[in-house]
Amino acid sequence: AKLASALPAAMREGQIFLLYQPLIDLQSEAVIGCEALARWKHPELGMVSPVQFIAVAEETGLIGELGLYILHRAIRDFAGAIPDAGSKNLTLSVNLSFGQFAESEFVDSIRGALDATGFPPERLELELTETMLALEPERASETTRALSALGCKLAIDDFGTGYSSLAQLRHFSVDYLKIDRSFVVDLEGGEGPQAVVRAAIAMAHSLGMAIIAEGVETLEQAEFLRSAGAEVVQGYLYGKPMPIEDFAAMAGEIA
Ligand code: G
Ligand code: G
Ligand code: MN
Ligand code: NA
Repeated sequence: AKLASALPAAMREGQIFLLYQPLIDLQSEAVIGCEALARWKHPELGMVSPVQFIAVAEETGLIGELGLYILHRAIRDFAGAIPDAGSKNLTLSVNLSFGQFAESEFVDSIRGALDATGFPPERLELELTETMLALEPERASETTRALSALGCKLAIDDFGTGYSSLAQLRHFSVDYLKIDRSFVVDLEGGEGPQAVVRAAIAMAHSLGMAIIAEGVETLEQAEFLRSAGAEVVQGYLYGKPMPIEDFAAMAGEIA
C-alpha cells in the first residue's frame, strides 16, 4: 500500500528511470539495439525491483499510466542520445505488462506515443509474454496485428517459462522469440538441454521468427547459440543494463 501511494510522485519526480541493456548480432557482433529496464530509486527504501513495483501498479490500476510513462521516457532517452538511430539500424525494446496489454485503449496509446514523439515505429520493439497472448488469444491476435500494422516489431519475452507452445504462437504476428535466461544457464548441462534450445530455435525459424537469447554470460554459451543458429544475444557477457549515454557510446555514438 505504501509503494502504491508513492508511485504517482515517483513518476512525477523522476525516481523511476530506465537503464538500457545492449543487444548484439551474433554474426557481425555489432550492437543492434537495447532493452529498456525500469528502476525505482525510492528516497527511503532505496532501490525497489521492477518485479515488485510493476506488480503493485498492476494491482492498483496504475499500470496504464506507468506503462505509458516508461514508453515515453524510453523513447525520449533513446532519441535524445542517439538521434540517428534509424541510419544506424538501432532498435529500442520496451517491456509491456499484462494490465497494459489488456486495456482497450492500449493500441491507441502506443500510436499516440509514436505520433507525439515522431519516433520511427520500426525502431520500436515491444516485448510481450506468453501469458498475455494465452489468456484471450483472439483479442491478443487482433492486438498483435494492430501493433504490427503500426510498424512496430514484436517479441515474445521469457519464452519457455509460460504455458504456451510454439504451435500456439503461430497465430500471432511476432518477429522475435526471446529464449529465457534459464535455458541459456542450462546449456552447461550437456546434450539434453542443448537439444531443447536447438529445437526451440528450429521451430521459431520455421514460424518465421528470429531468436534473441537472453542472459548470455559466457563465450561458450555464445558459441553454442551461434552454432545453433540464434541471431541475437543479450547478457552480462556484452553488457549489464546501463545509462543511455553509456549505451550510445557503446553503439558508436558520441553521447
Ligand atoms: O532488470 P531486471 O532483471 O531487474 O528486471 C526484472 C523483471 O522486471 C524482468 O522480468 C523485466 O522484464 C521486468 N521489467 C523491467 N523493466 C520493466 C518495464 O519497464 N516494464 C515491465 N512491464 N517490466 C519490466
Ligand atoms: O524478463 P526480462 O527478460 O525482461 O528481464 C531481463 C532481466 O534479466 C533483467 O532484470 C536483467 O537485468 C537481467 N539480466 C540480463 N542479462 C543478464 C545476465 O546475463 N545474467 C543475469 N543473471 N541476469 C541478466
Ligand atoms: Mn524483456
Ligand atoms: Na526474459
